[in-house]
Amino acid sequence: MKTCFPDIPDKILFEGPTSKNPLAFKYYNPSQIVGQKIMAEHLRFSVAYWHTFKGTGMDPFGAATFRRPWNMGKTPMEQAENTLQAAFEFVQKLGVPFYCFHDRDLAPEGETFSESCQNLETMVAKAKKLQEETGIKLLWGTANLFSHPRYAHGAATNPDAHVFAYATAQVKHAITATRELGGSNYVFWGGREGYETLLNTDMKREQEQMARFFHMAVDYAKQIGFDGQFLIEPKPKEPTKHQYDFDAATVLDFLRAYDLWDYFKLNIEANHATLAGHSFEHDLTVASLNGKLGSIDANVGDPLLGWDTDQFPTDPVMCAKAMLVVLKQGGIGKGGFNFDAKLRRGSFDENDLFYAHISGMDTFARGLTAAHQIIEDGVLDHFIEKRYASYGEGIGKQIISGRESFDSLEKWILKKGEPAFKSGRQEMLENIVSSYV
Ligand code: XLS
Ligand code: CA
Ligand code: CA
Repeated sequence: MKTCFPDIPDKILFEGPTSKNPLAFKYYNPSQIVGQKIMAEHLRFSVAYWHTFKGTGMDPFGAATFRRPWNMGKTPMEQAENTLQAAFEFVQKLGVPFYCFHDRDLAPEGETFSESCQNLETMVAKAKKLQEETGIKLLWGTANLFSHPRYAHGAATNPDAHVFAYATAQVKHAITATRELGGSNYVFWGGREGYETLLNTDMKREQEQMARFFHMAVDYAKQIGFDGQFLIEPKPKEPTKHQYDFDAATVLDFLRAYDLWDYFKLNIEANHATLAGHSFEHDLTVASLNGKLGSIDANVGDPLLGWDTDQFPTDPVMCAKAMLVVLKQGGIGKGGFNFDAKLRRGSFDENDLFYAHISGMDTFARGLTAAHQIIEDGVLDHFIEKRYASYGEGIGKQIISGRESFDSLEKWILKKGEPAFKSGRQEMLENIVSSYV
């Protein structure tokens, strides 16, 4: 088999922080123990098929700049096979345990629905063989319900029942494929489940349709014995102006309202959180404190550009804040850290794919060790505990016990007067966190 990455050694190795080799890890040392687990088990990294192998560098102003040899086959299926080979070579050399795909990344859409299903089955069989040979696993599968023109007005929320039916049939096969490949999770990202204008949209009806679609997916998973975790990935906008899965809080409310709470967790993407006007750690925290943080799409947006730029993470402080949330909930469980991130249009060499992933993995490794040490030293926990200490005694304890009321507290205030001023010490804490990375 011809290699697609001839300049890259068989395995990217850990050489430590003093190494000057751009094709080596400086901080990601898979076997290093951090707390109770090794780094590889904490971070469960995954490569995203769509950006890394199918991305072209195309943007609204210009043509593709990535000329990948594996995307050059004579027929779409030949290209799919070449891509699969390249993907497994890449993931193996990088030393990452997982990958993720959309059905249409792995296998091309056919002339008919049956042909599309046939293409997917063929490619799933080949992927299964490569998984067995290499030990690489599927973190999650998903369906692309946003690229084809039939989904221009949404999939599950489409005003046309015919399109709704098409989407369910497609997802049926994507879940089957994920089960066949032993996927740990299955992701629902509502690509075009939103609207452009309320002048032509019945929002209530569309949200009910979305819930119906999710219930059908839950029933189908039970029917075929798929035991992976279902995940919904929030995103506020892009491609539609307003998407229904706006952010973690919105999705959690939706799950509660439509009786779906027990069946879904969330896949939180950094760039989607910031698009919603939140920090990455905000949406992670909202998901986690509800017991719903299932997996992470590890990327970052550009603060100077207001859209979903899907860049590789390079800020260890951001990663430390994220890892604090993950470590406090006892780990990411069945989920992982999927690099849903792409190269800039000008970084068109195949080797750039390695530099980018190495950088992302090193950055998260720094975040992990910093977060672990911050928790071990109790620096933030101790501060936060003290900040809320007034609820552990006196009137605070009384409030918690439920024995106080507006009237009784008014009497207390009439006696006690103004509270003392206490600093939140934000700058001091920010400096403490950066001193750990
Ligand atoms: C797009 C999303 C998408 C999902 C999977 O913005 O991030 O790639 O992760 O459909
Ligand atoms: Ca994503
Ligand atoms: Ca994104």
